[in-house]
Amino acid sequence: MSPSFIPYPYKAYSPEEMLDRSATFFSETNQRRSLREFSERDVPEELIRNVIMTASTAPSGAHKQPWTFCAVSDPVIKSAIRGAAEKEEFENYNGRMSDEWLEDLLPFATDWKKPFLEIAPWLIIVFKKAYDINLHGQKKKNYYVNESVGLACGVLLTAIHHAGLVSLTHTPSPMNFLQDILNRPENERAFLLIPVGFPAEGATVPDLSRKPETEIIQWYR
Ligand code: IYR
Repeated sequence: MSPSFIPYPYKAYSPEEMLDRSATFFSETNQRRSLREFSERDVPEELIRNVIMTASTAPSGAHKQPWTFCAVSDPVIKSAIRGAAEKEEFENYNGRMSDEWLEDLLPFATDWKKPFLEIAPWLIIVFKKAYDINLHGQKKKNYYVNESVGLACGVLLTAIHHAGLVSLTHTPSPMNFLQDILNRPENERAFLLIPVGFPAEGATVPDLSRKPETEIIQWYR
């Protein structure tokens, strides 16, 4: 295939605008938190569509976009997901997780119970495509699948926050039950389960702080 290039529609800002935009965006994203207490308030489908389409703007290896986002509001499916997730999490919290891991989780007061999987109006389940299957049923390679899908999830969480919604990055383990419940094809593997909605009235979050610049940036000027 011969490459085809088009002009990039670059939008320029003044240095002042750039400083202001970067600081404002930092301030906004710095307010994002993972929430475990959701309201039952509904979220219009159009909002979910917009944040998922935003996620799919992420770069990916060879632009293969190796992802599928399952958007679930069906209460029957949410209930099945909760049941299966709690079964795995019960085992995790009662023997599968190390003492060190359980201790690291103490600040979050988590346990095997996952009511948010039914209370949140939407669950977005992100699947990575280990490989693609073309129209002739042939296997086609994807590249840097974990990196690509991780990038898309980062964009997704930021878009959810920007839209005025809250989310949780939930990782029940193992997650293969999601492939079964959602009837996904063999090439798709569950990557992340993200409840999305509004915070419950009076919702709280753990009192955590983020690492300062000195701990996360090494300058090589
Ligand atoms: N998947 C479990 C345990 C858990 C693990 C990590 I790492 C967290 O940051 C939070 C929880 C659960 O969802 O409870």
